[in-house]
Amino acid sequence: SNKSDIDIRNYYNVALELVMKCGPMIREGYSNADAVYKQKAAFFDLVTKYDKEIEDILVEGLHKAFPESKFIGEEAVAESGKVPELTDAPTWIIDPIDGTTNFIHRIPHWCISVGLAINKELVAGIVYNPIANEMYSAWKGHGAYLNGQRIHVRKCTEMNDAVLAYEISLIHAAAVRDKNVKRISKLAANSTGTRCMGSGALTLCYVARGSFDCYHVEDLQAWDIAGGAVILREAGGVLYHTTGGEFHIMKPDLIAAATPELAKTMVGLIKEADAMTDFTFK
Ligand code: 2AM
Ligand code: CA
Ligand code: CA
Ligand code: CA
Repeated sequence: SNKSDIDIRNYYNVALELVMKCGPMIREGYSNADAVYKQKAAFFDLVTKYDKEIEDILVEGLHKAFPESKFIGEEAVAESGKVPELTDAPTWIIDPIDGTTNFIHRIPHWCISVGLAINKELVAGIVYNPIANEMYSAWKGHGAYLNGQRIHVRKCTEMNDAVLAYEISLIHAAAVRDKNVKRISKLAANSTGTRCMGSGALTLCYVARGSFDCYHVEDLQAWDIAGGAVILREAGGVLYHTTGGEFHIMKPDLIAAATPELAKTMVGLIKEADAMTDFTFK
């Protein structure tokens, strides 16, 4: 191992332990439904006191261990109103609870997600579902793991053999509604089955472990995707921009897939859907 490899392993190990340590506290929050104080930024945008608490624990712990760290965290951004620029510094990209609506509605499918970027490149990812006791993790060049066991994508190349994930929940804004309804109709009609799970981070892990084969979502933020992106790639999967171009972590409008063949088919189907002019959602 070269020096940077050893550095990344050190970052990864410390973050993994820190995320794991949040388990008991967040499980208690989840099991104590009445205590889940929820706020609404909008009727479709929920947040609890646990989101902030978990983010604070992670930022504090990581800053203490690695003072050179920078942070891009969902709740800090919500407070400040602006997303920090990604620099070359080691940057932790944190979603304290991904799937907050699931958390509040007692659907056991949500996670703590942490990604690490160095020199603007994603190099480590940790995604933890404390209810299912599932710890997904990866660091660049060393494979993806679920509870310490290697995971791999299912080498699916055909859309009609694929289970597709899609975040249909992100159609509240009228501006994106028609686009999304057209795309989901086109993709779903050509796939084996379609699922909407409510956590972008866990969805990428489900592709990584071979449960889902592909995923399309737009209008997410870096923290929804950073941790899962590393896990997916280390499991053999691919990430592209919706158009088939390069994936950008700070603007994750994405296609995730088990294979480049499948991703390419999705790019084509999305283009076809976008070209449908005879459809308007009323
Ligand atoms: P969250 O639970 O951290 O808010 C599910 O719909 C996915 O989209 C989750 O990853 C969720 O993250 C994210 N999400 C939920 N509401 C959103 C919104 N209004 N804008 C962008 N992303 C959202
Ligand atoms: Ca949120
Ligand atoms: Ca999120
Ligand atoms: Ca969140």
